[in-house]
Order: sequence, then C-alpha cells, then structure tokens
Amino acid sequence: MHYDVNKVADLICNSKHAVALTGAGISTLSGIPDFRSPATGLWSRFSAETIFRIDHFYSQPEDFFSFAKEFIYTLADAKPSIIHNLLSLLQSKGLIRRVITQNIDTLHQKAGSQGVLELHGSPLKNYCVRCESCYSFDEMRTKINRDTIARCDKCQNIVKPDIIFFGELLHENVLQAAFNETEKSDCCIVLGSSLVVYPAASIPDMIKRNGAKLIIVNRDRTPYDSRADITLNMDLQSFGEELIDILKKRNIIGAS
Ligand code: CNA
Repeated sequence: MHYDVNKVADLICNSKHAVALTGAGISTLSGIPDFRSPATGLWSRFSAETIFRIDHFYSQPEDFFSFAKEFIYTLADAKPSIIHNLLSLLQSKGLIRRVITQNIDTLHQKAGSQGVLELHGSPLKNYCVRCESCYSFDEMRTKINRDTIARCDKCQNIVKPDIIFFGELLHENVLQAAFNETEKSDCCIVLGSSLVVYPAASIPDMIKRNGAKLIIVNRDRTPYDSRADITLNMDLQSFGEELIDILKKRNIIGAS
C-alpha cells in the first residue's frame, strides 16, 4: 500500500500553529503496551477498565498497585521512540507548537518537548488521598515494591498517583490549555490514538469545526478517519522514518 507521507509534511510545513495529539500507540515503540491493540495490549492481561476505575481503586487498591508495580513504576527505564524524538525536533524548529498527550509515561518530556499538556496526569507526582502529603516517583516505587498498597508515612492512608482514573475529572487548567491550543491551531496531527477516550477525542472534532487541517496516523481505524484531511493507517515507526527522510531532503532538519 502507498502512504503519502509527503502530504503530511506539506500540511505541517505550511501551517502556522500546528499541534500534536498523541496516544498510547506512540509508546508501543518504546516497549510500553497500549490499551487496545489485541495481542499485546494491556487489556489482554489486565482489565484496564476495572483497574483504572476510581471506585475500584478505593475498594480494591491492591489490584491497581500490582498492575502499577509492573507497568507504571518501571517507566523510569523506558526510552523515547522515534515519534517522541521527532515531535521534540519539530517543536524546536517551530513546526509544532504544542504536544497534547493522553499518555502518562512522561516520554515526551524525556525527548525534550516543552510545555507538554498531559491530559491524563503523570505518576511523577503522588499524593495521600487524606492528608495530601506528596511523594515522588522514586518514593512511590519504593512503597509499592515493598507493600501491596502504597500508604502515607504520616497518616497511613492510600497514596494515589496524580493520574486521571475513569470516573475522575481531568485537571481543569490542563484541559483548558489543551482546548485553547486547539482553538488557535490550523493543523492537528493525531498519532497513535484510538480516539475513543473523551474529552481528548473531542479535539479532532474542534479542529474540523474550526476549518483547520486534521491528520491521523494510527495503525487501526479511528472514528474520525473519514473526517480527516489525511488518514494514514500505518505503523508509526515507518511513518517516523519516512517523515524524517522527507524533512531532510527538504533541508528542514539536518542530515545527521
Ligand atoms: P489506545 O486506545 O490503547 O489506542 C492506541 C492506538 O495506537 C490503537 O488504535 C493502535 O492501533 C495504535 N497503535 C499501537 N501501536 C502502533 C504502532 N506501532 N503504529 C501505529 N499505531 C499503533 O490508546 P489511547 O491513547 O487512544 O487511549 C487513551 C488511554 C490509554 C489513555 O487514558 C492513556 O492514559 C492510556 N494508556 C497510556 C499509556 C502510556 O502512557 N504509554 C499506555 C497504555 C494506555
């Protein structure tokens, strides 16, 4: 099949305010499973819909912590993928203004992206649900490697990572900043998202309502594919390699 990555380069290079919306698919390239890919997705091993439900977290916190021990507090070892690195490079060239992500793995920041809007929070901050004492990623990792439930040193209540569970509201300031950025943008590239989790999935709709350009690059189909200006149902590694080649040939990025 022929995928026209050249047209993606045209849209990004001709835009004045492009944003990227990323999902778990870009981090599968870094070895972090996503939710919805059939064979390797986390959902084939854990019921993420249950584990990430806030009521389940409070009623059976040990389920979340046994998952988190394996999948969240090991993230310190993960390395950014070609897509994380490319987005950081594009931002440094002024071609992407802002990255809005649904991911909680902090790989955009590791790649050097500035001002990343983390819609679903981050495990770098953890807090006691009662006295609000804060714990770092490393402190939390120590707790869950030692005990089945992470508990506050001061009041013994549960310590929760600052990530958004199903049934919780997103941080209003982050969501508003993401919507403001979307309103201003003339081009949005969605990378590695199934676009089924709201409110992130409302961003493509805002983009099209504003007459801006929408690009979707995702292996599986999404509900917004038919409304996008360009949809590439392809692997993100190949997409990243091809886009880098094109940008080098156009002398937009260096040859090294
Ligand atoms: P999702 O629903 O799991 O969808 C991921 C999409 O990526 C799927 O549609 C796949 O087709 C696609 N995909 C996977 N690998 C590739 C690849 N190599 N090339 C091209 N496409 C690929 O994930 P969303 O981000 O859309 O859903 C939002 C959830 C997932 C958020 O709440 C996240 O917090 C949550 N999540 C985050 C992480 C992470 O931080 N890395 C991991 C797993 C889940």
